[in-house]
Amino acid sequence: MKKLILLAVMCLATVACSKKTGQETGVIKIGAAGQLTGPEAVFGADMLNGVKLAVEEWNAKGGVLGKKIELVPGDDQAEPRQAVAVANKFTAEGVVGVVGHFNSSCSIPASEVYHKAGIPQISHASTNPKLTDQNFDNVFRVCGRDDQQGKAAGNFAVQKLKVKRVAVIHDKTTYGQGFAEEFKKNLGAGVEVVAFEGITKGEKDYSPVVTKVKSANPDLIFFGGIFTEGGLLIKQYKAMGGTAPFIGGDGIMSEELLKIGGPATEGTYATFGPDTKEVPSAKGFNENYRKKYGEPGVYSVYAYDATNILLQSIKNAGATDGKKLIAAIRAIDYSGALGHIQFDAKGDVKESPYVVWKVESNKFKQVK
Ligand code: ABU
Repeated sequence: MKKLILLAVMCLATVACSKKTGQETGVIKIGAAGQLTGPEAVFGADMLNGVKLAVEEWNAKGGVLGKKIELVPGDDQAEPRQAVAVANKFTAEGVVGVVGHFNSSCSIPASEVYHKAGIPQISHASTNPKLTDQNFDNVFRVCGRDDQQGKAAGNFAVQKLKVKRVAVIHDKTTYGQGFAEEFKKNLGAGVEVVAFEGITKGEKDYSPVVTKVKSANPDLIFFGGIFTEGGLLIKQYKAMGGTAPFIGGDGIMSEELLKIGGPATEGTYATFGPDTKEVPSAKGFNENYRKKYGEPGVYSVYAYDATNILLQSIKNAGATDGKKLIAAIRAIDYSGALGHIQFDAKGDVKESPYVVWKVESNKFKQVK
């Protein structure tokens, strides 16, 4: 009996120790949330490496407020329910701020948890307008919004490609469908939307929707979604003899699209921010990232800047207390790898230019 009681006491002590907050352990814990496993894991790894690089650089200089920074990764598997579980785990563990999540369908429900807990969340990649339209004082993003991205894609289709018949496909997610609707809004009266179709994520055979879209005879196909489904749609459409180019957004901006879709992706367009390989402010980031983690993904630099903003704000606030930290993020005037960043009243970046990219010779290149 004595042995059993001793065992129970030891177990309780272990649980208590594992839940120690940053303040109690002499470190400052920050969360990094995204899809670390599953079909989109490459985006999660890009994010995590960007956060890691920033944390390593701060820790090499002694950390912040005299404490080392501890990175706590959270795998939301691109699933909203898992994202809420990650958010609850972070708050229970005493994380003082979070970089992430990637998917808008994860960031939005998780933001409610962070809002209730009073800790800041800075998404590096969630572009659905609702994230910041909720007007939570603790929620920020360093990327743009899909009302801006949809306008850029719509204007490009009308003004540059001069399309007249457009088919729209989306993956029924908060991001994919929302972006598709924003794109459609910006086409104007001279363009006919000949199809507007939703697909189910995770399927392998999209021939029914591809057949329907092809028979509508579009001169451009918009896709709102992620590279996994984007690559398959492009490949299957072209295999049927379809010739119209595809245009997508930041969700398809990955080498993975080229691997999944193969040569059929040649000529595909995507909207995203300007090429950071050509931005002088990102030179140091690109070199340091490559040395440690290889070629950065498109959102690595956004995760890096989001982390630096969080850590610089802790330093500026002189505290990790949620209220002070949120106020410091709101007030920040930050010059990072992406350039100059300030937040507006909603927590969006004041400037978020979108440009168009095109797949040429099996590479995404910015259209000049
Ligand atoms: N912005 C691209 C994909 C992430 C999202 O769901 O917003």
